[in-house]
Amino acid sequence: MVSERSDGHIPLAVKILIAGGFGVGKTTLVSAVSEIRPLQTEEVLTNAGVGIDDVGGVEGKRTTTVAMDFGRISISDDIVLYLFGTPGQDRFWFLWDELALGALGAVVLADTRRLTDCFPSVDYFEGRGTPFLVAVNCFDGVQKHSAEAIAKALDLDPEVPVVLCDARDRRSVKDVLIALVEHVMTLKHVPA
Ligand SMILES: Nc1nc2c(ncn2[C@@H]2O[C@H](COP(=O)(O)OP(=O)(O)OP(=O)(O)O)[C@@H](O)[C@H]2O)c(=O)[nH]1
Ligand SMILES: [Mg+2]
Repeated sequence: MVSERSDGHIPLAVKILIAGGFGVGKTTLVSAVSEIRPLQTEEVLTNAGVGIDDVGGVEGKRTTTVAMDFGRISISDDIVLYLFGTPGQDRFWFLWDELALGALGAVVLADTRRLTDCFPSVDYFEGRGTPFLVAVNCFDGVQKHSAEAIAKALDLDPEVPVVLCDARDRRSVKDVLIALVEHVMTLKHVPA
């Protein structure tokens, strides 16, 4: 809920989606930046998911999001972002259309070790015409690639921003969200 301040000023509430492949750090990102205790819908990965859930590359992962993550962050006095993290696994695709309703923009989180996992999210937002950027979550010990190289590998339209981030770091995540809002404003020609 957007709360009115004592001076009567009500900030603009904006819905943002945090998408990307399985285990790429979406829940981590929402938790790192949220000012309220984030809502999480994590369930333990069990043997029932063997052969269904692709844990290749994230073998240490113990839980997965089964509905959504939810958090809130004020990026200025005037704008409050409501963050909706999507479930990463294919079997939860049926939730996406509901989650995407009314979203102003999206962050597609990517892991360069499994870059192709973000293709479905990129295709989805391109198809819907939802403005998005690609944020590369730089995991420890993983070879760094330039934003240009990643944009080329993903064959993105030239106007789609690519930024590098650390999903565990509040400042870094906030910078990603500000970059997204600026991108949306550019596309919609909203004066800053
Ligand atoms: N080293 C490192 N580990 C990370 C980073 N981001 C996430 N992790 C770890 O990677 C694992 C997956 O993170 P999650 O945030 O659950 O990923 P997710 O995208 O929400 O996963 P699903 O909801 O199952 O698709 C967790 O064990 C995190 O602690 C990061 O930037 N660096
Ligand atoms: Mg998650």
